[in-house]
Amino acid sequence: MTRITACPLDCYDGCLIVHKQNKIKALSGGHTQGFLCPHMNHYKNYKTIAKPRYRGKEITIDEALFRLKEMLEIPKKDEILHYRGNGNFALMQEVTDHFFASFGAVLTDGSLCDGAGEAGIIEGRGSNKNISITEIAKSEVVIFWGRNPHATSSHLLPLIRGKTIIVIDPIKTRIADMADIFVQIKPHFDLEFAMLLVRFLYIQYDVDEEYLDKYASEYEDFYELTQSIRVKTTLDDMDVSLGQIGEILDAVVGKKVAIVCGVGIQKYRDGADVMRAIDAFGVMLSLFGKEGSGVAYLGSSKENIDTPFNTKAFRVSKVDTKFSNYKTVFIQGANPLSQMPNSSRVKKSILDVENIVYFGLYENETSEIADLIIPAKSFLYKNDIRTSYSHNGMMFMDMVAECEDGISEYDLAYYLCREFGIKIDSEEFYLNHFKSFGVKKEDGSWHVKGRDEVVYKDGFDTDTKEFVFLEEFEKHLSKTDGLYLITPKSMMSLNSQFQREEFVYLHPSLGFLENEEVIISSACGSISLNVGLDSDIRKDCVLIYSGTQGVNNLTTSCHSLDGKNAIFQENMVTITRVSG
Ligand SMILES: Nc1nc2c(c(=O)[nH]1)N[C@H]1C(S)=C(S)[C@@H](COP(=O)(O)OP(=O)(O)OC[C@H]3O[C@@H](n4cnc5c(=O)[nH]c(N)nc54)[C@H](O)[C@@H]3O)O[C@H]1N2
Ligand SMILES: Nc1nc2c(c(=O)[nH]1)N[C@H]1C(S)=C(S)[C@@H](COP(=O)(O)OP(=O)(O)OC[C@H]3O[C@@H](n4cnc5c(=O)[nH]c(N)nc54)[C@H](O)[C@@H]3O)O[C@H]1N2
Ligand code: SF4
Ligand SMILES: [Mo]
Repeated sequence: MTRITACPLDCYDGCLIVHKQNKIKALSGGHTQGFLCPHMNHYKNYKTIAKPRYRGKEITIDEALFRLKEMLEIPKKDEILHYRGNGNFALMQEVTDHFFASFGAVLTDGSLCDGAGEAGIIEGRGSNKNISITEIAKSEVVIFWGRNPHATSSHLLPLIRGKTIIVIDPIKTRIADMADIFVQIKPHFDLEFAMLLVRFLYIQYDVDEEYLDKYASEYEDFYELTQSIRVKTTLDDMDVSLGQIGEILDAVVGKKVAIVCGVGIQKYRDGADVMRAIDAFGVMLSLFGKEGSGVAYLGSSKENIDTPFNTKAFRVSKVDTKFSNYKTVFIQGANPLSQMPNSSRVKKSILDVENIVYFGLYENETSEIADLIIPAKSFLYKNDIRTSYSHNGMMFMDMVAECEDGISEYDLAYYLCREFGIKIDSEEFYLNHFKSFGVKKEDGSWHVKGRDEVVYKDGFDTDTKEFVFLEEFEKHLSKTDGLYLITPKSMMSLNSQFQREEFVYLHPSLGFLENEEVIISSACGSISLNVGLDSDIRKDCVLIYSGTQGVNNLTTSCHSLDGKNAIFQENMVTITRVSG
């Protein structure tokens, strides 16, 4: 039987997929155009956990639910923590929040992902409304700024053919290789770079004064702030030439420009300010509110959708969670032992917990230390609905087949609510609730109601309707106390799911040999990995992909200044040989 569903993964593209004769295929229409990606192409090859386990011993699902119930029957409900990641991005995943919040357990806030950038966007614009990929398709120039589309948003690629492409990235990614202009910037210099672009734009070109007076009237003050940057030293520091600034400005002024940002720019303390400076460049080019122009980032997939669940709870940060404060920790759709920053802190803190429950699909570092393992059902075997953070589609994910193994989030929440006397509605009720925020388009596809394709048409969402520029910023000079750790997404894994990377990648000029074992150290810890040589990386950078075992031994569990986000790229690292 042929059924249409949608990929559940935390990914910009949010693809519809076809399930036919037990195989996953792409939809020939829409933005997928008949192609998926390595994750979905090989999805069924990855072995999921079949049977629940308690302290190493296989048990039945009924026994597992009973054990879980016992672990929750403790006098102080605030000694229970519900830690949920985004292993599956669809809307029904949150139904467990409903149980845990109603029960009095502690939930999480903060972000390991896009929180700093989002905070910067909200400070400037008053809200985070994203331009959809259909608008990017209408632009003349696309700037990929800290985004690697071949790995993380490959369905954008067919939409940008024939356009002028500009890439700003410390790594010569595949899109950088194809770009008209590539700036191999030193990591963490994007704020200064954006401000220099604004400065030379203002001096050398005509800005749209009518637009700026109306929507960003403080722009002259911002221009003055850009004058506090010393041009020559800063350009030298970040390895950019004045010529490159001129080339970019020549290519973008007067054009429909989509600045497509990724999380790469904001894994830093001042990640919010970096994003806000890039937004300011977009404002100075008057890109907002116009067709085919704007600044794209990760929008909110839940924009214009109200939750039907009770999610009111005391919350602690996902970035530096003190697991040892809890007797029972329920981990869902996440692999914190690999993906949270400062892994040795995480391990130390979690090993004190009496009951660690892992509710997920795959074996990993977290299932390894869990007392109780409850297998989830994959998206193919449960009902859900999803939306996306890069387009406005609403996609229905009806179960495509039955599967004996595992339990769905709804069924698990239903069991717990029933056992503990908490009100829960039917699965159908919640699915219909989410569907009520959708609207069917003429072509038969569903979109989220009330989301604009062109955003900020009538000004920004701040009190004054105007863009709020940065008024000050943290200056940084290039660091000399080691190498920059770059830790982006890999083509073959989705964070720690699927085929995970195993190497540290270095520029050949650093003198290490292909495949030799080295120790990489930071102020937080160290790991040993084998070397892969890659001349597309800057000489002052060390590239370890997200999902590589041990990468987060190196990263700090401090937060970004705004947005309660992890700052995976704030640490400098050093490398030493293991032998010789
Ligand atoms: N294949 C694949 N796809 C994924 C994921 C995955 O793990 N694998 N993860 C999903 C998730 S959870 C997310 S959040 C998204 C994120 O996807 P992206 O937004 O693309 O994020 P990253 O890959 O982390 O970083 C993007 C680029 O930023 C560059 N970069 C790093 N530091 C800097 C810097 O200081 N300045 C500039 N200008 N660039 C910098 C990196 O070299 C990289 O090329 O992808 C999603 N899609
Ligand atoms: N060094 C470094 N660290 C990073 C990043 C980085 O770029 N560099 N990126 C950060 C970012 S952006 C993110 S978003 C986080 C992601 O980190 P996590 O949220 O921990 O995501 P994953 O590593 O993908 O692990 C998700 C787990 O979800 C489970 N799962 C999948 N589908 C389902 C389901 O339907 N139900 C249930 N119950 N479980 C399911 C799988 O078993 C999988 O192991 O990592 C962060 N960590
Ligand atoms: S590109 Fe993203 S949304 Fe599309 S199938 Fe792959 S992981 Fe899923
Ligand atoms: Mo993410």
